[in-house]
Amino acid sequence: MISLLTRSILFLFIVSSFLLSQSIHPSFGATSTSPTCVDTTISGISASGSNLIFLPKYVIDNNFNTLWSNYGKGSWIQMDLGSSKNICSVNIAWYKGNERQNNFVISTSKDGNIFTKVLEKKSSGNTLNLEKYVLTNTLARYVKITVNGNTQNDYASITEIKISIQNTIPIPPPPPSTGGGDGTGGGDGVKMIYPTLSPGETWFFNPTNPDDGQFDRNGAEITKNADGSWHLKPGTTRMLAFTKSSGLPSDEVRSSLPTYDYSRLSQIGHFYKPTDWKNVEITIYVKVLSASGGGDEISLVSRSARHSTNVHEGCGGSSYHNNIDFTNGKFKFKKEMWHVNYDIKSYSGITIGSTMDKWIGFKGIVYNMPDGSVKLESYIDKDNNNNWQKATELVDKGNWGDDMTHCNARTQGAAITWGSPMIIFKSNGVTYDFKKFSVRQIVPPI
Ligand SMILES: [Ca+2]
Repeated sequence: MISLLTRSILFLFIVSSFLLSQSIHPSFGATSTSPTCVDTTISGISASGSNLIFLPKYVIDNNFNTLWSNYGKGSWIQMDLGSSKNICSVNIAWYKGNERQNNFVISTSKDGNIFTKVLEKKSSGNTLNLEKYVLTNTLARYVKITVNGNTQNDYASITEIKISIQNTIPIPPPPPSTGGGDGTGGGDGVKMIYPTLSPGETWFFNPTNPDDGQFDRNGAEITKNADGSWHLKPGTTRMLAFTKSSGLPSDEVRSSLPTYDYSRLSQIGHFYKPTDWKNVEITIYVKVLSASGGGDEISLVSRSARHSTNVHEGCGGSSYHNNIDFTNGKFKFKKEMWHVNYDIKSYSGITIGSTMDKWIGFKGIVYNMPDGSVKLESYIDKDNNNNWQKATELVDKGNWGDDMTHCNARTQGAAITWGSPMIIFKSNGVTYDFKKFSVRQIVPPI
């Protein structure tokens, strides 16, 4: 047995070596066994005994030069985690762990009375650092380490202990401010009101190469500005964004879909494919420069497939329009029962005043409700700082309009509950700069 004097000298030596040479110290790295495991707080510690100044508390002081030590096989030290936790691993740094192998047992308990042996092992004998001992399916509050001697003597001497538990803190969803992100390089930093459905169809305007297989200029004359935004020359603008899986279907393809019968569509749920955009969040940033009187508004148009009176009696043209009037900063909704027959609501919601010559963000959101109605919401980022407020909203309860029966809907005001592969950015005779277009299939808030 080592004398008190020897142990004290040893301690002083350890302290001085700590002060003299930081470089020899093992580093405290993460001891997690996986990204879901984290070191937990040890709220209480006790031991079968301790030698002099080598107290139990020194195994949790983040210092490899202090230790708990007790003489005799069967010496134990016990940690209280405060409550039962799923333990991933027990990590032990042994005093002289690079010269000695320690025989030890780890046992755990939920109540501090009944302990179960979960591991019996011999330390490696080749490290001063924390050595990880993985436990499986171990739910416990108390962890006891019993040391049955080592290859040099019968001391139990441990410099540090860390206990890693499964991280019960839920992984937060991506912060909305990071915007977008479809796992394929999309994303433009714009705040999302509702999260993207996964898997779900998304599209982000590519300012480097707009013609990405989803975007169709559809005759719009657009050019890139020096600041990376794009410029739209006035015209009858119907820029289109398609789901990726639709493969940019032509007018002809969209003129020969399986059905344009609204009763059938309400059963099938889509014009083209199950991946059609149905519950969507459509975003655009615009700076309107001038308008030629052809309609001082921009509409985000959803749930339509083909706008032609000559095709299936205009029944590919069912659609909802989230609309902003940029001269007075007012909002409204339109329902296109078929092409061309609109029911247009009055302005509703907030008024933000003219947005001419200012960058603003505008969002049109459309989603189905469990009761068969459809909710429309418009949002505005009026100061171009990614601060969005709801501008207006409306629920189509199936009583909006008087001519849905033209396309064989069951009722005159039937809601448009089916999806389509196409979103339209619509304006007439408006010149504007734009950026950060996107369409995302969303998880509706219901
Ligand atoms: Ca220590």
